[in-house]
Amino acid sequence: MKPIPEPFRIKMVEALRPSTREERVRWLEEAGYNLFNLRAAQVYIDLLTDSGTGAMSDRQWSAMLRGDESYAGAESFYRLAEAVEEVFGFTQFVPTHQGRAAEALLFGIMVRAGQSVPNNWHFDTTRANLETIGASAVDLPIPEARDTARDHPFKGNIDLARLEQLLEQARPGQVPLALLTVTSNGVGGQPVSLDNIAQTRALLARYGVPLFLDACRFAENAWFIHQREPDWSGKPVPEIVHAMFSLVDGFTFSAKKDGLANIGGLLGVRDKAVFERVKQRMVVIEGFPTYGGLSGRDLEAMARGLREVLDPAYLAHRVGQVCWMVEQLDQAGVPVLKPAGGHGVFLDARRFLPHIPQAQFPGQALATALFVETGVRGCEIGSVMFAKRDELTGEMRYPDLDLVRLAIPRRMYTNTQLAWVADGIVELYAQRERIRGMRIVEQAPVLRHFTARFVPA
Ligand code: P71
Repeated sequence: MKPIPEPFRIKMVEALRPSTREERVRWLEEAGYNLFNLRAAQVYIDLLTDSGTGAMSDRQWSAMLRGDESYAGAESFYRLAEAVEEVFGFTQFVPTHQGRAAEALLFGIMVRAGQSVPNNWHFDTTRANLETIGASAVDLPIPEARDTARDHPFKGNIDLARLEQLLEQARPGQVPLALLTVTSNGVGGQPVSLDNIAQTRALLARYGVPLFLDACRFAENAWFIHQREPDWSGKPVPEIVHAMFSLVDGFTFSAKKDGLANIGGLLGVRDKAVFERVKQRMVVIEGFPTYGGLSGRDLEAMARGLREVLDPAYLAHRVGQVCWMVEQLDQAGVPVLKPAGGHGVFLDARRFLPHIPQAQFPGQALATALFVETGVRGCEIGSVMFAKRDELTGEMRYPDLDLVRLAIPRRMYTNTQLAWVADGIVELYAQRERIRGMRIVEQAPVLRHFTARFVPA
């Protein structure tokens, strides 16, 4: 494929900061080989996350000037409510300061210790929010998702047979709700089909279990449905989004992704009684239900972002950037997760570095080597984030995949910059035997990837 020209022109620029290899070696050592510990100014091209890092449009910036900062009943809230109803078809919702706050609110009300919550794949904060309550987060990806080379149009789908087995074997009341994460971040930004959402809903209905979407990347998911699902191919994206949300009892949302905002989130619920409890709890931890931990101008940015993200020209370019990079890397023989996902390029670190054992964190080794050689910051999504010691046997349990994600911020980097990143990865692949494994010397008990310190093994 040819890269698609950017469907925007640039109105304001931010200078990038090149650095030398010697500087990067020193900075990395000072950061304990953890890329989260770097100062952003030490990074040349920052692909750590697509969360809250995108560029806002001129229309979002101008809408922010209209932000109504009233404590209660601000006009900005009502403008957001219009957008939420128009895009998602939900009338009962609260804004939150980001996605994990929506999760904490929802789980705090609906989930208790000892219960199990199934999902196609829990991302780190979702898992942590459940485990903090004492509930277990059960990942049920389809088997195809474990093979990074295997092609499948909807690798984000939940495994319906395993879901049915879990529901069949559960004690009454053991499964308070189920989640579907769209797109599935941990398996490579892969979409869930509308058919899979509908079948999940039908199955859960037989057991009286409500279904919620973790909807961070709902527009990218809808775009893949538009492109790949025969019954929906070519249907307008807003119609597909409506169909996705019409099948669920509620959703959590991080506006830092497909809200095209730098901060913000949403929690939507259909059940009136649950919604009342959300609003009561909300005031204690997030803020009054019409602002939810955000300023009026943040609500304005989100309201506009929710509509802009559905623009087919935007989506074609965004998903096209990821797809083009994956194609370049694949053609050069670099082990990259296929098919391309919606929000980033995922390198398969175990296949990239077969000489590094899992216990020495191939993903961390690859992410840090890429930073040293190019100044590009990616993010390990693998054993640093998800390996756990089994409490009964004491054995280490490793996740299915060790990936390095190069998340593409929205509307931020040009095709030329991303082509340069792809070249850097191809060059690194040519000298992969020189990359060494890592050892952890310091770590926190929860979400250790944010703060752990490493040394070369
Ligand atoms: C991402 C993030 C944010 C992040 C996480 C870990 C390291 C670096 C950055 C956040 C998600 C997400 C899904 C599927 C809920 C959240 C929480 N992702 N669900 O991918 O991907 O949202 O950040 O607004 O609290 O980089 P929040």
